[in-house]
Amino acid sequence: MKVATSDSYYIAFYTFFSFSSLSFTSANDIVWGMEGKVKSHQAVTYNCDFVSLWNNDNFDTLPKGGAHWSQLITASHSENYEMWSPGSISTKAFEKLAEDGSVKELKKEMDVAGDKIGNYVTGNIRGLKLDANHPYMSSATMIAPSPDWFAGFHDVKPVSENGFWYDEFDVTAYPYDAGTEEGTDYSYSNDATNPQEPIFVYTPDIQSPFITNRNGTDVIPPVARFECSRIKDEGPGTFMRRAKMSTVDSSRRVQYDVQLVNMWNEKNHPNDFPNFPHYSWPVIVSHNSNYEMWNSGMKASPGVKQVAEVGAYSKLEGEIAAAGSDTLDTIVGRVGLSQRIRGLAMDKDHFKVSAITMIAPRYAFTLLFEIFHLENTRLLTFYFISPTLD
Ligand SMILES: [Ca+2]
Repeated sequence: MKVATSDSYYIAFYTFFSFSSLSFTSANDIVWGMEGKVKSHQAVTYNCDFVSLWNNDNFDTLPKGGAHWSQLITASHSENYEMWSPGSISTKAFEKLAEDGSVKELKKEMDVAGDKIGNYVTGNIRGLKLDANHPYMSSATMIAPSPDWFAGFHDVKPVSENGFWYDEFDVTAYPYDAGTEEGTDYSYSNDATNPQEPIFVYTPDIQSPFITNRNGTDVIPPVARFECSRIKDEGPGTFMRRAKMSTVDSSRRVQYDVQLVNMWNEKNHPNDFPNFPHYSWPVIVSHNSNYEMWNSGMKASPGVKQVAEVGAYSKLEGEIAAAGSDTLDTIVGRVGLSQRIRGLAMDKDHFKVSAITMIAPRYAFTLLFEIFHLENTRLLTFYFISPTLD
């Protein structure tokens, strides 16, 4: 066995808990963080996923038809730049974002801010660069339709008490008012607030449609969550994972959805990229510590060999069946790239998951992850390795 070196094929298997939970904490907190190993004086890059929580499940009142978010804008910056902050007066550029959802003026504002800005991105948060001089992140998006309401976070510094960047962290976002336009409901054509007020967060004592009754108590739940991950430069044979604590006790039986996210493309892998790149049907199994589908350094079983060489899985299915109660649930299925696969059952005794699919046409390369320990994790990702089979 050998692990591929520079010419590796990266693939992501994302697994998601089918549960979600809300955190009700103060505005703009990092509500969850996993400390990494990179000191905060070094430069790092983050991606963040925006998860909208502004929906009928969480809120009593939504705008009739067309509730949406405007384009996000997110910046890394020094302590000398402020995109927005409660208690501050909105800049003209920020007013445009909060009232019209336009990022144009804010981009200009950041362009002239020079070295106060590390970089900024609009839309999906990909490639946000933080370093010792620009350790803060701020982000905003208009709540639409609305007078001047927005959500986001400001001046978040994803550094642990020990001085390390977080590898992963979540920030929750609450509804704010930019203090520039009147209006207490989801409407967008109102008088200007004169004089302009400082930015404030909506709380249950202020009239707004965000107030939601929970068991007799008025609350304002978060409207969004940002799930951020540091982009790691990891060599082959290592795996990147996104593991988060859930609130589901591991004594319960759960289901994970599985998604194969393709990163094998000509741009990432220009050397001899094939004309008809595809994967065989993935085989995904939940199991205990006794079962091992494959592992680096282990001789491939006949079933693994068959998947890796010809993309067929009958032998592997036989091996899984023969493992009896060491395995719990198996998914074998045709799955399009980035398509979700139905829930994979896991329980206290079967808290690991392994997967395999053939990289085709590529002789005997496989792409797989193995022995993810899923107990007490909500979300995790990917592993890639390409053993050479004998
Ligand atoms: Ca207002």
